[in-house]
Amino acid sequence: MKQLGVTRSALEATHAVITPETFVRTALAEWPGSAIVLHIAPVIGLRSRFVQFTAEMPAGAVAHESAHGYQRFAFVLDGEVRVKVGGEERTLGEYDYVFLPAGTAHTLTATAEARVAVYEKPYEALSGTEAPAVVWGNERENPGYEFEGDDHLIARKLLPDDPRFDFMVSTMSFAPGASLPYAEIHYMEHGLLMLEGEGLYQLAGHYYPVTRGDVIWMGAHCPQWYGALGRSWSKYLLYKDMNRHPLNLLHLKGSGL
Ligand code: UGY
Ligand code: MN
Repeated sequence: MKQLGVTRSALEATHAVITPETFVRTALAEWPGSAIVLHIAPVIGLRSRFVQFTAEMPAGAVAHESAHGYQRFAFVLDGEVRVKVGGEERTLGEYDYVFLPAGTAHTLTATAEARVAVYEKPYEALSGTEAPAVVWGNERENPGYEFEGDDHLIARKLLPDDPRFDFMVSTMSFAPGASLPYAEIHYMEHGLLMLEGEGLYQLAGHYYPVTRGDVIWMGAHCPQWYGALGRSWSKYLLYKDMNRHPLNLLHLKGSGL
């Protein structure tokens, strides 16, 4: 796909498909020594209200909390990362993850070469509701549930489904031939990373073949549908903002609304 500039990546007003042959590595001050592929940022049409990146950490690299106090969700794709937060220390391996609330001091140290999928978002506090605490988990230990009653489509919520959280990260797993039951349209946006398998994503009427490693940004109200192809289950990691009134988004700087 590198030949003559050909790529499956595409950027439209309502969505972006970003495929590995177009990834550009950069640096972030909080991740010294790591290569950062910053997939989704508010500079995509000035509309995303979160960032999504992959940190490629050589063994020994250490990352710190966001200098701006953003919430962070870190999901280990491969390798091993030691997390230190609030006097607690845990070693995370493949498909382990941690949610770090806004302003929580912590370090992430690669004890072996590692790749980590990261989402960050400014926290939108809700009066009368306490802020969320640190959450640890492993995607493979989550039994999941049948999405809209389809036993060939399993959803796993990786964060508690409660109003303290202003976003959710899930995985969606599809048997070959399974699909989302209908083309969804919703005001919430998504940041997606294909973890396993392959299929066809429909975004605002465009059909994209997608496979492991691909990233998708779906903006507010982007029509979306997925059908799984291939011989094995496909699975994607999915960010979605939630639990906050959409009119509050008008107050967010750089929302472009
Ligand atoms: O729940 C969702 O928004 C999810 N089904 N969307 C998606 O997979 N594109
Ligand atoms: Mn959706």
